Amino acid sequence: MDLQNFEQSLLALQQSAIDELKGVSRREDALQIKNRYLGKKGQVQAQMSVLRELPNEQRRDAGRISNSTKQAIEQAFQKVMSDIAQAELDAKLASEALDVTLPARKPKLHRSHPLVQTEQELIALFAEMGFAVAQGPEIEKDYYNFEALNFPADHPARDMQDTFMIDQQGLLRTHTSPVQIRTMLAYKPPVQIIAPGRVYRVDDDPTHSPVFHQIEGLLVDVGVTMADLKGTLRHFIDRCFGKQTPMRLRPSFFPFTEPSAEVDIGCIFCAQKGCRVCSQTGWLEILGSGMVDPNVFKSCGIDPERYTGFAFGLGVERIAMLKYQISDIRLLFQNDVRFLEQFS
Ligand code: 2NM
Repeated sequence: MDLQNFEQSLLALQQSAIDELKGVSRREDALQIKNRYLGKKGQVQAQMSVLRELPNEQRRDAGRISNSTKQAIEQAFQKVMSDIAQAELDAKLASEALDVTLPARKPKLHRSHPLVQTEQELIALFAEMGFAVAQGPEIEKDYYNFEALNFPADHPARDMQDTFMIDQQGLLRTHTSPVQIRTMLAYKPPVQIIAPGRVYRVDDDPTHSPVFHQIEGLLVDVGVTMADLKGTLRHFIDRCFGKQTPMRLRPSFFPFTEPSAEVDIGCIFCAQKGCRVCSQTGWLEILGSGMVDPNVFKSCGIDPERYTGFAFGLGVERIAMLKYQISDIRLLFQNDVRFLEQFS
């Protein structure tokens, strides 16, 4: 064995290693090939044992030759490994490719919440009749929520079982009537307002929510009678449920009005034949109303000998449920898009 033979056999090993590595697509295959040549028991190492047979002055050259072979094989191995990595990256990028030229998905555009729609329609309707919108705090004092409204001290509505109390001074208003009280205390008649807003009661079932929305109306002037109340409500029902809708006033009682009347409309679901919604009566209750009690006027510094007034109150949820045939009030508060989409 001389140096030339040594070099030739190493170059031959180098070439066959490079040939074998070419086009390998799995890391473990490439590693196996590399080990077969460069490993401790590999073919290049086997050739190294021949080094001993060479004369001393040729060993340095032989070392250089074997180093160059090792390097060349290592390089070929590294190249294959980086080709594999690149191929994997290309495949990953290809699989994740987005076609940015595709038309965009249309954004879902919804209208206002059905409750808000109903509230706005009702406000617009009363505004047209000359009612101004008044507002007040949701955290109220007992005085404005009960006392000034002629609730007796032992009235059940004043009970903690029905009213969310905050502390000795504060409670969550149970109706928007305290807004009427505050308005009458702040302005002299004539007064013609509606008070839309959130109210709170300890109540929770398919037709009652602990928080709901009311619109209450108040008209105070000289010479206001129950006929004005009835005419106003007749017009409201015409506009809200249609001109043919029957209406009736039914005697009732509220601490803050005398006389008081509940207002029913002919059932809009069965044309008054009797159905589940109207409990076979042919009538649906839609609001409460009455002539402002003289005691309420006195609390507000208004002379009940000079002025009279009517007031009414309705639940926005109840009107929305009737208008859209919604059977469970909780649907209005769950914000389920499948429900809300039906109102867009
Ligand atoms: C209702 C029914 C009847 C009402 C009375 C007053 C006030 F402050 F003027 F006395 N505000 N709202 C009233 C009257 C509310 O809701 C069912």
